[in-house]
Amino acid sequence: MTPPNAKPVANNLEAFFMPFTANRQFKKNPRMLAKAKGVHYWTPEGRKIIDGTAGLWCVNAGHGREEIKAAIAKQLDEMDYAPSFQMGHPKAFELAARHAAMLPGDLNHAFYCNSGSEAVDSALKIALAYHRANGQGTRTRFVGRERGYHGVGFGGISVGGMVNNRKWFGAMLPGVDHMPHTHLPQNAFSRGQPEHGAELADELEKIVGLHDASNIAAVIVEPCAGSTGYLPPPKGYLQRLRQICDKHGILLIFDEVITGFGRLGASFAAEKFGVIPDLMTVAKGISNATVPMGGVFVRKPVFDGLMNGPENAIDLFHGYTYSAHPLACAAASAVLDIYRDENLFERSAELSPYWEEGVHSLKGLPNVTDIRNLGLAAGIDLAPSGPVGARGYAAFTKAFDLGLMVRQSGDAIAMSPPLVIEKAQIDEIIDITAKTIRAVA
Ligand code: PXG
Ligand code: PLP
Repeated sequence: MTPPNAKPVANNLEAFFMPFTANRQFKKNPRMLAKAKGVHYWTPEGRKIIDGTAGLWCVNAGHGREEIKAAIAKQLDEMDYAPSFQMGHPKAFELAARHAAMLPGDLNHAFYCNSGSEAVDSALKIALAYHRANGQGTRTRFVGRERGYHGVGFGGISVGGMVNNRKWFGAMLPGVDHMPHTHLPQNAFSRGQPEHGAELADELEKIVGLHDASNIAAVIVEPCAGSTGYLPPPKGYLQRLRQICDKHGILLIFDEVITGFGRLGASFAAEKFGVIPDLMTVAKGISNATVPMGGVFVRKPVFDGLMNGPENAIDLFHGYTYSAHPLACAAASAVLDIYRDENLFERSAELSPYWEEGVHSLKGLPNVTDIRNLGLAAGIDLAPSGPVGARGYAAFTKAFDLGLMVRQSGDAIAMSPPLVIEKAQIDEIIDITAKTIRAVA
């Protein structure tokens, strides 16, 4: 047998099957990252890149936080791993109590997993199990939304609405409908929440009319769509969704994988908008991306509804080897200290008007057809040139060459800097973005 590390080949990029990447194109002209601190990355050659996206919308407290490193190291010293099935470790209970204390309304139970995709699949299963445990086992359908991103599990892509993430994979959850997305031309260049589109929530009534509420388990939406290019919710839209769900006994799931932990200038979108979902999925900023972690926050009546069986029966036949992994719990607790001690959610709110001014100053540059912002993030649409995504990709690579990391989704670019960003660094991001947009004209 060949030893696993028989003949390491220096700089051989071949073996790694890269996710969501044009592998052959990348390997011909790689963009490598070797070091990170604060709001910056460095390439192996030492070129400094400003992190306009907090990694993949996840490093909210900035890179290389010593407090998190110390907490992970201490936990590793004490206990590397402990199972969470019919056993427990103190850090998991402590973290859940802290999350419950900071969550709005009666969202007061936490289920843990390792990513946003797992969080979404867990939430869908909790919704189904809840209805079944409460004598409504016919409620098996889900409602998602066009252009929604809910990770890459089969549940997540079924309720998701990103065409490329669905079309290759055939089998999906049966019984899913999609509401229309909320990207309306009359809202172009809105600052913050757009004026038009609350009535799009009424599409849910049509879906209820088609299938009957007795067959619908839950509706899942991103309170502000992230991955598709950043689409803030129209004023009143989320409130209306909540009302329709209440009217029909349908659970409302907010996928706060991006919007949670400060991105919108509040702890969660639920807090910002005053709309409490029955289930909330989180990941990314929960651990500042140091150790993978995701979670589902569950409202009291839903949790209680699953505690109806005999006391010695397992309440939910679902969980992961690494649910509430001790290292993830230690990291997540340390990052809560940072969010609190540095008032990062308030900081995000305070910086967002400056950020809004900055991103909207790009209006009028060549091919800019829309700019959207909410909290400390923004999406900028560029007119396509040739195949869809060509100009977006050109902007992404150009920005990287100029020392800025942005995200590309088709011909939109999205930005979501760490919440520790300084005003001068926002200026730098806007300046490089302007140069990038001119360069790809
Ligand atoms: N839900 C939402 C709302 C997300 O944004 C997931 C679920 C899945 O999380 P995991 O941890 O399984 O990736 C996400 C993730 C991008 C980008 O370029 C966005 C995500 C992930 C990677 C890239 O916008 N969002
Ligand atoms: N953790 C975070 C991240 C918080 O934002 C807050 C309060 O805003 C808390 C915990 C609660 O902290 P304390 O008990 O010190 O008020």
